[in-house]
Amino acid sequence: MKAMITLVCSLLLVFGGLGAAQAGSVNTLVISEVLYDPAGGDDQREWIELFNGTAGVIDLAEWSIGWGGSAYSYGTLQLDGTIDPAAYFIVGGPTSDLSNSSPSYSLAFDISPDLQNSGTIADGIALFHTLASSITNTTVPFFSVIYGGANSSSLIDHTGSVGAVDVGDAPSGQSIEFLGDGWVINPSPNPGSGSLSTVPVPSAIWMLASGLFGLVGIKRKSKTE
Ligand SMILES: [Ca+2]
Ligand SMILES: [Ca+2]
Ligand SMILES: [Ca+2]
Repeated sequence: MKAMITLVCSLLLVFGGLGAAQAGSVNTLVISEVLYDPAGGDDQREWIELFNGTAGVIDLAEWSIGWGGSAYSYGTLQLDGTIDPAAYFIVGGPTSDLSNSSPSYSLAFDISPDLQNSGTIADGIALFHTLASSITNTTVPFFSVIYGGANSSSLIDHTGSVGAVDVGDAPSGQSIEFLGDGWVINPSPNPGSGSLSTVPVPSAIWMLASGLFGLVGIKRKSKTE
């Protein structure tokens, strides 16, 4: 019995450690970075980067993005293509040069109307697990970022309730970037790369399985004694 308690405690330590070691990891599709206010003119230079934190390929034909100041339905775009596990996907442009950190577009698309540049009143960008044509003022996003000053427009987040402001207003030429546990303003936008990683599900399952086998082994042993 004492051995079993020790084993359970070690398992808890392993899983506690696993959680702590995974800052920066995500297990879903997320918006990972946005350049909404590129240096110079915004039109055809803005981009949105996605990251696939799942273990499978995602068909983006079932996903869309909406943005705006008073609601996410101000502008919408239908995603298309696929995104591999642990891969980045960039939609926007189609201009790519030093003014917008030279992104390599997965989906070249003139975001229109342009993404809001925020200020004292926050704006938002949201990822929807639905077709763009279905997005309304009240569609609950799968994932969202609210950036700028106060969320006085009452933009909602994935819970369907008014969301907290995730990050301040990025100066021109700087992006907002998701780091897994929150957003930052990034003075050096990094389209197509970043620090996010997927949750290592296979190793977690392996540890759980080996832990369970260990418990079964102890039970059997105590029975034969
Ligand atoms: Ca545009
Ligand atoms: Ca803009
Ligand atoms: Ca990035």
